[in-house]
Amino acid sequence: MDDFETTRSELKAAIDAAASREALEQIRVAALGRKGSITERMKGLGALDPDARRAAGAALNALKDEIAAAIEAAAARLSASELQARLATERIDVSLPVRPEPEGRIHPISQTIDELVAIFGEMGFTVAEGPHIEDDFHNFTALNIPPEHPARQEHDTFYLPEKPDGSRRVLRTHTSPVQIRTMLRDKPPLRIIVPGRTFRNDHDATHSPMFHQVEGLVIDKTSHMGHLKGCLIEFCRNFFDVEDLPVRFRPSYFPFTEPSAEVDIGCSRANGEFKIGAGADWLEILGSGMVHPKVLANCGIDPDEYQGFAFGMGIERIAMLKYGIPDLRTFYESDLRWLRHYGFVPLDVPSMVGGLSR
Ligand code: 2U9
Repeated sequence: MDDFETTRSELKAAIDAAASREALEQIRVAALGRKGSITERMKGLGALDPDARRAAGAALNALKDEIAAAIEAAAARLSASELQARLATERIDVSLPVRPEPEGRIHPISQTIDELVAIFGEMGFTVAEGPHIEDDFHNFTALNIPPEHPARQEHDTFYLPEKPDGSRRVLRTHTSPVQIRTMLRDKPPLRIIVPGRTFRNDHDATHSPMFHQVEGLVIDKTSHMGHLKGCLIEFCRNFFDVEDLPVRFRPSYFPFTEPSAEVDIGCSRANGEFKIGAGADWLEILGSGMVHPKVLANCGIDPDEYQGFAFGMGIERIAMLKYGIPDLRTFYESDLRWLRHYGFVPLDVPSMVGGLSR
């Protein structure tokens, strides 16, 4: 029993001296674990005669309970002092000012382009870009707008000075020459969107000589009007974030598409308040159509093998509608108060999972 008392006092002293919960765990394993000192003694009870076994068993059980309770009490004591130590180091100064937002803002045009890229990106489109200065072929002729075509007048073209050979380059009047360049360079199937600057000699309250367009082009062997409609309905509902947004296709005319359709979305103008969604009115937001066979042929694509659809819209216009910006001219004034009001916080990047805008 002397030996028993020694074990008891040594264990209690070790528990009292343990400086961490890890040290305490080691003591528990050494005493009460499968090969622990108390466990080993219990295994030895079988060799004793019944009376001695009863007495020694009761004493060992009491020792085991006593040690287990002492370990538990020491663990609680250590946890409390560890918490105190952490609280002493991890101070929060609640009087600090809130973390400032970044100062700059993303311009609504850039934000809208990012949103368009996120929506069409999800549908498998990639972004294509091209030069602002174009030649007559890429801006007009390849698009089935020959020299005497009336559409040339409508484009209010800015011409660069004539070259010695009599040709004049132009500031592109739409982003379509990028699709021409893509078709001449890459093999179908194609699925691109082309956001970018465009230029027309027209300046009043609702027109700017520089504005932005996004156009799209899909070329494949079996693309048809149903794909055009599905794609543009999906775009309108995602962009304006209205799940049941009514979308209407109206016959129209463009030299580069046949058949052509303009696209309207539902809206209401009840009691002086304009709202996008189901309502009595319609609002035109984009143009579209099946790519004209002559345009495909002009780009070396066999119209008997391939067909496709295209669409185009003004970025300022859809940004004004979505974000309630009343005046086109304010987009280009670089007025910091306007930017702080209509701009977007840089880290709120639009995505289809994270949300297009807050
Ligand atoms: C290729 C073939 C077809 C692009 C298209 C429109 C219809 C359209 C306007 C909307 C408002 C321009 O900003 S806006 O003034 N655009 O209505 N654009 S189809 O069609 C193409 C383009 C390229 C090779």
